[in-house]
Amino acid sequence: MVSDFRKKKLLYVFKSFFDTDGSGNIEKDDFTAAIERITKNRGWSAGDEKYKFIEETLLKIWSGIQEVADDNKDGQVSQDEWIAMWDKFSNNEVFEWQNLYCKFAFTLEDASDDGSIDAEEFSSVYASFGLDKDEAVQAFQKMAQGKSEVTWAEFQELWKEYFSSEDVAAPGNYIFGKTSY
Ligand SMILES: [Ca+2]
Ligand SMILES: [Ca+2]
Ligand SMILES: [Ca+2]
Repeated sequence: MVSDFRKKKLLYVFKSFFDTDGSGNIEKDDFTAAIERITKNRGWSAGDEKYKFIEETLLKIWSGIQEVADDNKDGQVSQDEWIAMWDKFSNNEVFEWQNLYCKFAFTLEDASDDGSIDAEEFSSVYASFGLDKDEAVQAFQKMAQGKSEVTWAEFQELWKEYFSSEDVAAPGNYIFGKTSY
């Protein structure tokens, strides 16, 4: 059973970052739209190395999600299928796409490419996804617990916490730029 608290966290990520077109399901079109949005925001055009990286990674993430979460094989991942997959994650069944997505999020946020993310890098990415930038800065401060930067090693721990922790005070709860659920 997934608690209401964890369900809220999982559905927040589902709605804000995966179901890009708001159709109620995750499908390939959402990823096509996300590739457009991210590359446009950064000013990367088709043919650029970075554009290729975003495109390849997101399409790989989509195939991974589809493979492990689309139980009824209808080409879409519903909210229930999404929650069931993350329930396996919290029971230590980690899928390749999840590691890929974690790395992708970190890479996207670490705009300076120095191996750690700061409040400005973090909040800029969430602002580009339509979130409140000030809230994202606050979320970063809670997540970083007073430090000015979060390293890749720390990020991975916070990430795991987000998807599996029942603790409402866990710093990992803030890793997606939101301060409350
Ligand atoms: Ca959708
Ligand atoms: Ca399905
Ligand atoms: Ca950085």
